[in-house]
Amino acid sequence: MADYDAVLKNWGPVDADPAKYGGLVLVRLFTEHPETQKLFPKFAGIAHGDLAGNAAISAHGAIVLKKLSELLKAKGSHGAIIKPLAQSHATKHKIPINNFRLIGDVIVKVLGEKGILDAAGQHALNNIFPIIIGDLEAGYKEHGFSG
Ligand code: CUP
Repeated sequence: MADYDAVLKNWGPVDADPAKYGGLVLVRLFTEHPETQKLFPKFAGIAHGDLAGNAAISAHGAIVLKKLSELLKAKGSHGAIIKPLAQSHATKHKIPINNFRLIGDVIVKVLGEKGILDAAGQHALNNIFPIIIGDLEAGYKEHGFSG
């Protein structure tokens, strides 16, 4: 609980502009881990130099950060949110679970750089991601996708 509060206390700017921060996160993910860009058919063909400022990438980044906000605000009681996410990502999008670890690390780093998360907030979010990912992974297994 304390970890969720440590992250959420300065979360206002992310709620106010999820496309801005989400775009930064996805551009960093695709730059640092180019294989992740190929998981998204609609982004696979975008040249690296054109990632920043791409409207479709920001739009998807907004979806990712809004989903993360929802999960954080559930403060651990996130079973009803995780279940459909696990189902769609295991059976439809087929996103191997390790990609969630990669994007989690990028989110902590980018939000740290942007001053959203102080050192305690970064530490707290680093504690929270394994909980979310562990629950996603359990959902993946129910659908027979080991990721
Ligand atoms: O939906 C979607 O899109 C997803 C969201 C989420 C977030 C967090 C947790 C869970 C879920 N996604 Cu997209 C995801 C991902 C991406 O994009 C990338 C990489 C990895 C993952």
